[in-house]
Amino acid sequence: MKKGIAVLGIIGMFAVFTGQAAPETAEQTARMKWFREAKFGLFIHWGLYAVPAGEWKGKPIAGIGEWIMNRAKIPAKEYEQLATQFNPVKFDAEAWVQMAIDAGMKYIVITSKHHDGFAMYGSKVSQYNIVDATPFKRDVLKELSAACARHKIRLGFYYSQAQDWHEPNGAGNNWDFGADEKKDFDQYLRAKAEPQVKELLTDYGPVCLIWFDTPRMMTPERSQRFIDIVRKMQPACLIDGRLGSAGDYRSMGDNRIPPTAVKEDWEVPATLNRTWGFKKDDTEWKPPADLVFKLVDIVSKGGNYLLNVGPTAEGLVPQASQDNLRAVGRWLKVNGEAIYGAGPTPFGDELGAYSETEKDKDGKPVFKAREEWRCTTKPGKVYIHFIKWPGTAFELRGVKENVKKAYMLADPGHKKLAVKKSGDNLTVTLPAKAPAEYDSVLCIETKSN
Ligand code: FHN
Repeated sequence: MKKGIAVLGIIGMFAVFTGQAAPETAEQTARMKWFREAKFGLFIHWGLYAVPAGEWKGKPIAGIGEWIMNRAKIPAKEYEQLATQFNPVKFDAEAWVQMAIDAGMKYIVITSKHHDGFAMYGSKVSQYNIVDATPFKRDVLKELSAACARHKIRLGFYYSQAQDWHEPNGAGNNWDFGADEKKDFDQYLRAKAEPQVKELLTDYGPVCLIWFDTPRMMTPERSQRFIDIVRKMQPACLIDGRLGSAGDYRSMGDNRIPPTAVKEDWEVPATLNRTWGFKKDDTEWKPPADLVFKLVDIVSKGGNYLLNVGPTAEGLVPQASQDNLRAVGRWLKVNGEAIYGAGPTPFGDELGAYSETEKDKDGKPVFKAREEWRCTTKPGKVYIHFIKWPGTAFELRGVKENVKKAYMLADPGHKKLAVKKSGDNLTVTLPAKAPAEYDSVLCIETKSN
């Protein structure tokens, strides 16, 4: 009989982290509730950059699609002209929301204004927006907000508070407007960024989250002005971790999943291929198995996964993105219980360990990840996610509590599996073959001794 043996630390097996290191206020607990439940969200990077789609004047431009203006040093006056070509007649808010639902995602965050400065909604503050400057003339955020309300899915807005390559005093555009240090950055914040954030919090229903980004030149005072706006206008709205001072949770680097569990609330923004904004030649799609593993890995470390699509200039989400997301959704339909509202692993050894010999370029020990299984938890339940099927039995060491029953989530009848407890060692007899694709989840129900 083949055995998968898990050698575990002595951490109490069924301790469930609260997700917060320091005590938090009742207000904060209430604000964070949905985020802690949700675990999986859809990021949408959509803007004028979808028109060139990674190519400028016949030449491919290296880097992520939404940075084309910066990478190709396109003058603001020239880039502006893209608005006259932006006519995404195939945009269908219902279809986008339905796709997020099919994928099992619980919130959506869309770029309301990225670094290029173009507002994807009918802003009164700047004419450089989808309603006033394009032949399309429709407020896509309004349509999305209505569709989200109909389907009861939360909507949040990405807003580039500091970089604005269209504004003389915004950060980032040194090819038209010179060095940032010489700019009147507060003039830009007061005249555009702050009033636009107010518009977003006024005209689009309940906003679950403002996703600020790249906090260049954001002093604590400047960040505080945004915090005051958000807290005053929509106290339930979360602030991500990239404003410039602490938000409601920690934002990890792009596509950076921490090697071990993190006790605070956190989220990792991630791509399905390599770009955020649409790029026609980027077809390096992560397969569904990889996406499911990443989702499980993230949840087992206490985080949320915000996974991005970059729709085309016609308004379509690339088919490969749709297909791969829906495959994750099919897995979640069966195994979602082990993801939504689930806490992190009480173990840790299954994640891997720092090498004692290998160092990275900064001289720090390299983390050697293991990928056989992951663990997520709920009160009275431990979920073992088998990424690699361990054979016909699985042994878990360090199990203090008694086991009520164990079964596979993919087995519709939840047939009880044979378990044997010997001291703190638990052995579960498993079916010969993995019952699910990508990750078969064993649920162990426990009772305190
Ligand atoms: O510069 C942006 C980038 O375009 C993209 O929006 C990502 C998403 O997390 N954030 C910034 C880089 O970290």
